[in-house]
Amino acid sequence: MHTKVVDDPTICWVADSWVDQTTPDDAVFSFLRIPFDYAVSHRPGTRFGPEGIRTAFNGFSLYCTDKRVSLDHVRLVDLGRVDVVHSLPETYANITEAVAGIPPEQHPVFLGGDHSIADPIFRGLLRRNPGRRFGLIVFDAHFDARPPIPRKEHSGHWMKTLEDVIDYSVTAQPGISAPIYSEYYMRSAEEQGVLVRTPYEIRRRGWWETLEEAISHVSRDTDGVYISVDIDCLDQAFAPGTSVPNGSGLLTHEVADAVFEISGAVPVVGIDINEVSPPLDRLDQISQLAAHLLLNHMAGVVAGKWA
Ligand SMILES: [Mn+2]
Repeated sequence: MHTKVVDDPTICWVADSWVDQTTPDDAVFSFLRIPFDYAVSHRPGTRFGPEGIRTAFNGFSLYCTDKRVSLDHVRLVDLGRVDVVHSLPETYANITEAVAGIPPEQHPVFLGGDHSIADPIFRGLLRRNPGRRFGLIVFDAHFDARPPIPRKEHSGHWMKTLEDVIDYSVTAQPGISAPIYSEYYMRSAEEQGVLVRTPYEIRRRGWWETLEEAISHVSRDTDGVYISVDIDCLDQAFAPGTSVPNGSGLLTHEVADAVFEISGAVPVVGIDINEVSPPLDRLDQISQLAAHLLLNHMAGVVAGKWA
């Protein structure tokens, strides 16, 4: 169900742009839904995130008005839902398998889900692209680097569990600001090579300068960059409907513009948007925000690659 504002032959609606068949020459974005929140550390509900985001996105047109980028020629493919079962390892394996099987010419978009899905997604992307080295840029209020505690799996340690496959020296975390850490976390992230920038530092230094710094950090000797967006990177004034809202976060346009710029500047191998929790949302506010971030990502890819 979606709200199509008007029938107008000049407008391509997202809702009308889903296709079953594509050719290798098409500009294709494929969407995988991951309705999983068994690892949420606080308030649940992100299992409804993929449907919330998709419903909001279906009400959009394929013209990114803000960036003046037409997406009329792109094709949208629905890859369906990952099978979520009552076993975390099995569910994660299902995610990795689904991601690894996405056809190479498609640009994957992953709709979460709690943030723990980023681990099996990243592993799936590596399996999909053997021998490649990927940078990682994470918009999140949280480090998500706590040591895992057996039988207490949660979404706050995927940056740690990925240590066997990610290169922290090509990883950036702009937006870290949650007041639930010690200095140890900041120090150990930076000692490992992660570029950490807090919202305060971003405001002091300037958003564009920070962005250029982050892009050059994550693209150094890499074959592509993965973008992970935890909606709680946004200030709770904009994104209250998430598991752990954040009182000193980034502004909506800062993240939207960053996603657009990165997606145009480097080969992005995939993007996830996670921690959108429709039961905690108000008037579909953050589902709409997530859809805007997606549109900015797609506009960036199109402007950079197919313009
Ligand atoms: Mn977070």
